[in-house]
This record gives sequence, structure tokens and C-alpha cells, in this order.
Amino acid sequence: MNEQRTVKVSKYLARHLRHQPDRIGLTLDEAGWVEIDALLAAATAHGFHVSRVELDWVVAENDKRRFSIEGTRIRANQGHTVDIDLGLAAAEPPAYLFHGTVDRFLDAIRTEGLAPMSRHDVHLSVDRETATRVGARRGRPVVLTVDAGAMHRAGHTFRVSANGVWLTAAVPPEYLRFPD
Ligand code: HQG
Repeated sequence: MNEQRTVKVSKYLARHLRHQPDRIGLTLDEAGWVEIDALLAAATAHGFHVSRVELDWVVAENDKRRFSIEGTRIRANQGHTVDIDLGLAAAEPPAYLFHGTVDRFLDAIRTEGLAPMSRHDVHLSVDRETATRVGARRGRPVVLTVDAGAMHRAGHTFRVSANGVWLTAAVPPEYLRFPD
């Protein structure tokens, strides 16, 4: 499977497992799972044929491990805009986590802190390199440091998704460090 096809299938899966299942007549369960057979049939019925081999390849080889398979079902590991509950247990975060963004959001972030915007949670990375890549999707990346340890001690809940992305409802500005 070539890189271009892998990206195309991954984007198609992300669109329908995170954002618009109803576009192809799918219903996710309350934790975001759907039967793989139903997903493949729905995709084919809507003009985008994906084979089981391709799906397995994308799940296994995806650069960010965006999807998980359990038994006969698949779900996206995080990033949903549809209302589901991943059912992840609360966990103790590392002392510091990182968030990649861009200059034009900084004024708002300084006053409001980090908000989940259209997603369920704010996404945080364990290392600067990953946060830099996340920010770079939008322009010249700016990496913010989150004092996750202090947030945790103050009672904020953190969860970690199946692919190591840390999730929290919001980050108040006092826990953020901005680059000079
Ligand atoms: C910004 C991708 C104004 C925030 C990535 C970000 C990640 C604010 C944008 C994952 C704000 C939201 C998530 C505030 C936050 N005012 N702007 N108060 N608070 N922002 O895409 O973190 O490829 O929802 O800085 O790699 O960029 O989809 O979040 O720029 O892991 O698997 O608002 O999505 O993964 O954007 O990215 P997003 P994100 P996938």
C-alpha cells in the first residue's frame, strides 16, 4: 500500500470515526466503537471501497496510531468532535506536557488558557518534538509548556489515549509557560 493511499484511507477513517459517522449512515456506540464489517460496508456503499487488508494496514502502520481494533470493532483513539466517552481512566501526568500552537492564537490563550475548541479535550504531547509537529500544521510552531504536575495536584483530571496523547478538559493560563 503506497503512502498516498495510506493517508487517504486514514483521513477517510478519521472523518467517519471522529466527526461524521452519519455521513455514511454509521452509528458509533457510546465509547466510539463500530463493527469493522459495518464500516467497510458503509464505505463501499458510499463510493469509497476499502478492503479489510487496507484497513488493518492503516491501523497497524499509521504514523500516529490513530485507531484501535478490539475483536470485531474499531475506533479512533482520540480527536472526536462527536459526543462519545472514550472511557479512559484518569491518570497522573508527567510533571510537564507540551502544546503546539501558532502565534495568532497566543493573545487568546494568554487570557483564556487552552480550550478544547471543537474537540472533546485539549491535546497535549509528552515531548517538544511532537508538539512542534502539531503546531506546524498551522504555521510557524510555538510550543507552550504546561505545568501538568501542578494542575494534577490542584485536582484537574488527565487521561492518556491509546497512542500516548494526554487529554484534559482545559488548561487555565496560570499553568502555561510561553516562550520568550
Ligand atoms: C488553539 C492532530 C484560541 C490550539 C494533532 C490549536 C493533535 C486556542 C487549535 C490533535 C485556544 C485547536 C489536536 C484559545 C487552544 N483561543 N485558540 N483559548 N485554546 N487554541 O486541531 O492541539 O492528525 O483542535 O492551540 O496532531 O492543534 O487529528 O487541536 O491550535 O494531536 O490525529 O486552537 O490533532 O492529530 O486545534 O491538535 P485542534 P490541536 P490528528
